[in-house]
Amino acid sequence: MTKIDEKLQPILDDVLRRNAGETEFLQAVQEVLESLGRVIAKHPEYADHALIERICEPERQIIFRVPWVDDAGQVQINRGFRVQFNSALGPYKGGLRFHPSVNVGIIKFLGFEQIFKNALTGLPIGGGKGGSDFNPRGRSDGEIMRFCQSFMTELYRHLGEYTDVPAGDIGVGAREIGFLFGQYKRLTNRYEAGVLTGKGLVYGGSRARREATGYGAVYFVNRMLATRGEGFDGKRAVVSGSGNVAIYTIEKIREFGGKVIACSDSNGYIVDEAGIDLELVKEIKEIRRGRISEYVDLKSGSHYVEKGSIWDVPCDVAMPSATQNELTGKDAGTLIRNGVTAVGEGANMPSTPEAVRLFQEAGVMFAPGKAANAGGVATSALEMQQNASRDSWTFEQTEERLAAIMHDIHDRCAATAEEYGVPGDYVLGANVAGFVRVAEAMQAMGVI
Ligand code: NDP
Ligand code: 2IT
Repeated sequence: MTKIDEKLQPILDDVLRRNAGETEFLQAVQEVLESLGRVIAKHPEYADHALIERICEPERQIIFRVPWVDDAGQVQINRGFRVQFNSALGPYKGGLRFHPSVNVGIIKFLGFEQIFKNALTGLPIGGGKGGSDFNPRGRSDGEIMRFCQSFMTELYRHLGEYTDVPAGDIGVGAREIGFLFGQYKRLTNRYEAGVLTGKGLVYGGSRARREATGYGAVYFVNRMLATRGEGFDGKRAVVSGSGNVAIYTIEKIREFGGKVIACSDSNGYIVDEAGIDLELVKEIKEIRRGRISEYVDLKSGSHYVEKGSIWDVPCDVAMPSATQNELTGKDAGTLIRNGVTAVGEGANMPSTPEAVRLFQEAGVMFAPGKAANAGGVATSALEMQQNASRDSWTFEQTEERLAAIMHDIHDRCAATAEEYGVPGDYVLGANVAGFVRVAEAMQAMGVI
């Protein structure tokens, strides 16, 4: 583990003390502060006026009750969250996660990461995140709708196209965004398209937003491979998860000539040496909302491994695209022994700190989530642009912008790592390049 700078250690100690028990948030803060020592040495002014202390403290945190009635007529209670972390660069922007594991520490980690990710896109968006401990698994469309309506009935007063613009994340896709938007419109009596992104195409959504996170991550990794004269062509890839990010990661890898041989959900993973049949995965996950294990009943030659680690499957490129801390030090060791050359994080913070350290020590190219998965939020910002100008771009136009943004993020992370004396360290490159942009805006605005 990188040693933390002596000026930053008391700041980290204070964050640890004031946010005790919020494991994921503390993990995310520690990683960023480990990168900032080199910046403060070169630009001590960025630490003036307690800037780093301020960046670690959300501007506003909202926690609320979400009561709703299930199909059996029972009243259910969930907890809703929105952490408006930093608005130096634009309105708070970041997804909503509906998953039973959600708590304030998880939302704060995601909101904190979002600040730097959004800064890296170069677009005018601040950082925020929200969600609920609601479990959508097995719920009817009616239950999902009533939950979303109740959630928005409290949250709407804190949102606005110039204030805070949520989108999807785990458990929140186009269906949920539709219900949330409908209720926002009804409560405010305003057709304010730019208040949510990830909308359906018929009511203000952007083409390529659905594909953007996965496609963007593959554009990033492809650019990273190119620095060593390589590409996806002929490579074996493993992509964890089988949700929005995983599906469109698989799609783009295939388009670039790679072969994805395994994907997963929280129950287990499938291996198909012939290459994952993506149409079948889409049918199972997007249409039937089923489990990935169903794949093996429909595709001969494939097999399913319940529990177990998907990272045991040998591959050249690994793209963890499910959830935080899903790839441990042990998994990293296995991947390295099996000859992995590149790891690109589609999920937010999927690799544990030990796994990141092992990859970097082994010379594996490693693309951290806040850079590699920024294509989703970047395309959300493009959706906001289209809404503001009451325009709608073609798929090709939008994907072209996405590809250019991802290449730019890659190149800026690489150049920043080089500038700070650690060429090839995309973790430092992403943290520093994102931080500098936010820091300059915050210092210009005074102590707020
Ligand atoms: P989805 O809900 O569409 O899919 C999530 C996938 O991850 C499912 O296969 C799910 O399996 C699996 N998963 C979720 N939680 C766990 C868990 N605790 N353990 C094991 N597997 C789990 O979400 P997304 O694809 O949108 O999000 C995936 C990751 O990408 C998240 O880290 C998210 O923050 C990140 N991300 C998403 C963006 C987006 O635009 N959607 C943008 C940038 C990052 P199961 O069905 O069994 O729960
Ligand atoms: O983690 C993320 O960047 C997202 N879930 C997407 C956020 C967004 O506002 O599109």
